[in-house]
Amino acid sequence: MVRHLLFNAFQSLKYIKMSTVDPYEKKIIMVTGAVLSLFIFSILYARNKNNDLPECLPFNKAYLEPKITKLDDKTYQVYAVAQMWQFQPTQIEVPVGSEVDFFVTSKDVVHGFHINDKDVNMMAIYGNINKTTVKFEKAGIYKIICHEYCGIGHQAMQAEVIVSEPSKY
Ligand SMILES: [Cu+2]
Repeated sequence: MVRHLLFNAFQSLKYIKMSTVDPYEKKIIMVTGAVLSLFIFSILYARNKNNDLPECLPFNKAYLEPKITKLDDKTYQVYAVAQMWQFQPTQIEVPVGSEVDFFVTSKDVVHGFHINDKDVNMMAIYGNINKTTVKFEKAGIYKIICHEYCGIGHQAMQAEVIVSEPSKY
């Protein structure tokens, strides 16, 4: 299969060389080929990277109960529930260096789930669980805000992740 494709590509190249293709068109073909190769290379390269992309999990009513679970000193799980117009839990306290799995869902309409200074931009949707993992390397307060207009109280919809030095624990 691959050999066949390569052979075909080679034949086409030969054809391009021999025929009287306009030099300008030849340039376009070369540029297109280069861009296409770059594109294919990027896909192959990205495939082997461990991207922390959000996942979509099967829905389960257990996720509608907001909670923070400590798995060990540096690993936490948060069931974050969005509803008009609040997030629960409203305060999530973890020590510096923690890895937190967020399971996000909604009790009513579609809300947004964005964590400041982190690459988290998710939707909170009823009947749907979105999961992402975030590592908090620096101490501070990270605001969680709703970035999907959800009604009259939308702008007040927020929560926070408080990341502090381990001495507090
Ligand atoms: Cu909102």
